[in-house]
Amino acid sequence: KSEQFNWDDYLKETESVAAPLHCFRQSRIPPTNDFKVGMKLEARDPRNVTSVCIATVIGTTGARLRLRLDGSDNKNDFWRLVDSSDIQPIGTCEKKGGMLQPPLGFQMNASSWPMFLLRTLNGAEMAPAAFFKKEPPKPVPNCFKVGMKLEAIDRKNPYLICPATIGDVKGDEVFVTFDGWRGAFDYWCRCDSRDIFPVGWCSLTGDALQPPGNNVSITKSSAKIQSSPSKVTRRSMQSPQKSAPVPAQRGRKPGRGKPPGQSAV
Ligand code: MLZ
Repeated sequence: KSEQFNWDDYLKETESVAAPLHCFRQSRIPPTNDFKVGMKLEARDPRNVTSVCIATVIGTTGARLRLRLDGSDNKNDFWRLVDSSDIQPIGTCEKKGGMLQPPLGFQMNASSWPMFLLRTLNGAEMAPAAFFKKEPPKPVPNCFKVGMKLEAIDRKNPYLICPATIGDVKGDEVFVTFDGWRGAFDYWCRCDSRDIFPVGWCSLTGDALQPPGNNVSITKSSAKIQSSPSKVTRRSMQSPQKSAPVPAQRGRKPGRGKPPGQSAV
């Protein structure tokens, strides 16, 4: 029987609490994702945020879209929630008096952009306006507390949503630490970031929540754990406010390689 990650058990094991829903800039009920692969839309270029470009839906996962900018390569795909303010129906830019721009790294000669745009939009399947959902309002003030658990996008592997813990809070920012990865993927972000979600988000959207990493800290209690194997032995009990310093593990670089019993991604 394959071991399934379960938040209720994990919160008990780690003696921690989930960050409350109202801390997040996410809707209480995740928006429905009606988009289909191949549909086109307008998207802000993540690498050049003043540009609005044409994007194609390459995939859908939970409440998110995997997007690729038309005229760009396949190495710079990005993921956006269906209620992200970075995406809009085709025609929105023009309606606002703006002009669609070639993506950063446009693979053709810049002079061929107008014709490329024309050809790209001709006969394209455009995502209907009703598929785009209104972005939830910003929560104020920052109500995250150190030790609270959440689900967060791994920014180095942005298709992944993983169990995480608030490691620090400063003003409007929070430090997101990934459970079981000893710091390799941690980042600071604003408390109203769209990259962080309440516990249970993935199970509501149908997205696959990654299990915590296997970098178990070797502490005094590990001897006791070894003599009576339990779930606790297989997971890092990361809880920043009480965890002891973690000794470096030999033979494995932090966050690299395949954790035992887990498929590499
Ligand atoms: N398989 C990759 C991804 C790790 C993802 C961690 N997410 C917090 C690795 O081991 O580097």
